Amino acid sequence: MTSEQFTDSTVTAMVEAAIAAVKASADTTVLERLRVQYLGKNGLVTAQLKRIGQLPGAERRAFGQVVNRAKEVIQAGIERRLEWLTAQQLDQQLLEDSVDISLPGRTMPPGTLHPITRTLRRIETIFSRLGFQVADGPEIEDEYHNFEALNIPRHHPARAMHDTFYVAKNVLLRTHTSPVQIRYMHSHEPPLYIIAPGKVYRCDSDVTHTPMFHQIEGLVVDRDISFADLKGVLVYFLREFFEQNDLKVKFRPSYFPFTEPSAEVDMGCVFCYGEGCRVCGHTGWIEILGCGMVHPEVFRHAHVDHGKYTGYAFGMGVERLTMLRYGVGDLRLFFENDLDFLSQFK
Ligand code: 2NM
Repeated sequence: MTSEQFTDSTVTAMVEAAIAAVKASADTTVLERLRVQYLGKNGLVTAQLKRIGQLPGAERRAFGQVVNRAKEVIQAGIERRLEWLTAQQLDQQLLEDSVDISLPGRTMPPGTLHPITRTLRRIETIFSRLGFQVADGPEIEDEYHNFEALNIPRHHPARAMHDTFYVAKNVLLRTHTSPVQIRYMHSHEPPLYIIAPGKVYRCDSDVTHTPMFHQIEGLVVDRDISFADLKGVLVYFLREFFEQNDLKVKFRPSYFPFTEPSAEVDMGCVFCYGEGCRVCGHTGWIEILGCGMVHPEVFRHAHVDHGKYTGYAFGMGVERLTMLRYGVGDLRLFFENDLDFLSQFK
């Protein structure tokens, strides 16, 4: 091995080749490979550095300077290229990540109110205009508020296990919203004008019954309230609700333990206008709600002075009203969360 192998021109050629390769490197991976190739432990420059010591003393100093200079040049070249490539990579990333802020946003289609909610709100609006307040109360009740106070005696069939969901002895899911009225009478002095909308539960399930459904009940307690007041309010309500000023309404004597006298209310069929169709069972009439004058026994339980006040009450099924208003033929559609059905109610 002679010093001829380690001439300045060999090193100059190596530096030129290295710088050319560094300038041509397209990314940091290639550049890193070049760094290892030249400056790594087994790199080309390192090999030259190792040989400095083997040279005769006279050549050592000059060659050492040349090789070290070569190392500095290559190192600086790699560093500059690395800065450049890194900056380029960042620019590229920023370009790819950039957002066109002029694009329209992704829209969220607005939801719709459930038809039962729509009906509840519609009923509340109509009664609000007549001065009624909306009242509510617990869905889990006791026998006193759900039955006893409503003059439904202990062995009345309505209390049976097969109609009522019992949670425990004396704890049940309310079978109507009437307990709300009882609680309201306990906590408020007449005059009372309230409606009580909400969920009610009955152990019943077939094509026309669901174990949970919605009711709205109303209660008025004031001086000199008569059956005529009840008739006036209910006829007004039904004509507003069905948007039919000449809607026929008929009061039929009936029985409820909590009202006396009691009546069931029929209205002219909104589908055939009294001609007779499948909906009204070819009678021309549709049964729509129950009502009556509050029973003295209920007033006694509710601590209302029946010598001073009289009152009326009424109750109706919200699913039934919704079916009649929107022409829905199947009760189960309200409970299936089918968006094709629900999105029709806009
Ligand atoms: C109905 C029919 C008739 C009613 C009675 C009461 C209360 F609490 F005042 F006694 N609330 N609701 C009532 C009366 C409900 O539903 C068909």
